[in-house]
Amino acid sequence: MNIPHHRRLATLVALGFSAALAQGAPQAPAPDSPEAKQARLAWFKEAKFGLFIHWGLYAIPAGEWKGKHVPGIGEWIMNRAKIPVAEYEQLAKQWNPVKFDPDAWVQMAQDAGMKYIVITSKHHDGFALFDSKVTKWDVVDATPFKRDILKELSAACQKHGMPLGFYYSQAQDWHEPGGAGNDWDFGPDLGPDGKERKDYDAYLRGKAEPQVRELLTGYGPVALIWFDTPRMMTPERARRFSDLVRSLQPKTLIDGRLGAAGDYVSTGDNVIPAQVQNEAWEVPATINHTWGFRRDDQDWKSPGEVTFKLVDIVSKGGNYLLNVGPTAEGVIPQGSQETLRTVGRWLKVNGEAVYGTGPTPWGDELGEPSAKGTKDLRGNPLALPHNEWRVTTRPGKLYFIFFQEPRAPFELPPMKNAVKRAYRLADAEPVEVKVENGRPQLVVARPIRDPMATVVVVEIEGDKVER
Ligand code: JFZ
Repeated sequence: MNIPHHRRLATLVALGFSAALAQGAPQAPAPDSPEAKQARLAWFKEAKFGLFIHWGLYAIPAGEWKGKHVPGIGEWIMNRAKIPVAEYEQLAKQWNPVKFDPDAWVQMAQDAGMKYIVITSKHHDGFALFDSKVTKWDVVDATPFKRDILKELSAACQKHGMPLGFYYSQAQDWHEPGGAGNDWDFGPDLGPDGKERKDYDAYLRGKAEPQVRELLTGYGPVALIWFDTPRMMTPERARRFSDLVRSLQPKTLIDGRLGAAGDYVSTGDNVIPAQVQNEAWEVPATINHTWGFRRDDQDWKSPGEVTFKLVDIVSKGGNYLLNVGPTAEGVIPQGSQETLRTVGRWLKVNGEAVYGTGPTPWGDELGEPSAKGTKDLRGNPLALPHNEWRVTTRPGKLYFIFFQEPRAPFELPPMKNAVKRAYRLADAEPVEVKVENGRPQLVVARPIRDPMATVVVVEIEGDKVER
């Protein structure tokens, strides 16, 4: 047989291909498979610390409506003050955040040691911060500013190598008759019979689903979609969103508030679980007491508090998504920036104890359950947290993070592994290890305290702690 060379090659390639198929050659795993989910989560588990940004028209009233103080979280002002759609729409004409500087925002997140950003693409007020083709209720069509904020932020993030995700309120949309949540213009979501009285699917198919499609097609790689408040989200409706995400960007993560299982668990706002969680998880948290900017809330968490929460969360296997609420001018409030930058300086020195680390092999140091049966306001068993120290892990290494000067010497928690050596992470200064009754102790020279927290690295025999 005399087959021309190029044909022969093609035949061989074709044969090889069918042989590979017959042997079940590696194919991309189905998006719902545990393998695909773990692969999607790899960057997220490494990242640990993200910046949440709640920004929208609510930054203009900033907690005040017609001269009256409106209590509650800033981005809920339309709901709390029962502002009719037609009146709320007038805010768009004032939206002109001339100080918006996407590069500066991304730079600030990097200075803070944050490894991803999630911004409100559309909050419950229905207003899109991007140029949506399915509605005029967006920043390009309805405001004098006319700039596609998400496009600019996405470009800045790509330039700096910063993963960007979008919060999207899929269920509540107070601007639309078919969206959930606006009972002051459109009546209640449910009738007295408990049945839906709005054309919810018309809203989903006409606005929410096409907008999620827009976000996943026009804004570069989307690290995650952060769905929220899944009212009326039947499994079938949630499925339409997850199918959309998976088909357009299979690497995009879905948070825990779609209304069906996402890629990871989102805890309640500001709720840090008491113990290690085995599934990937994230705490969405405020740096003051609101998500959207409020002029009257300048009560910023201190750098020490944020550092403790970050390390506490990481030692329990989670991520910390910490929020800022920029002003209507486009400025991230100075006080929140100062806290974040101070945390970032600590992370520059001590980040090895945080990024990509595993959780504590113990857990007794986290706290203890209070008297039997006591529950907190949310009905979770009440725990009495301990906050002297936390520990994170890498193969062969333990990072002891001290928030208070340890009693010297500090007895290591029980493990069979021998200790090879110990040293301070900040300056590599050796820490003496003394064995008493078979238990290694760190002889920590005083004072060891960083004003934030001091990390002592303990190198052990073997990859992980054997108890
Ligand atoms: C939601 C929003 O309503 C709020 O405006 C903000 O965007 C926040 C991040 O998410 O509020 C929630 C949602 C879920 C819980 C609490 C507040 N929860 O599960 O405890």
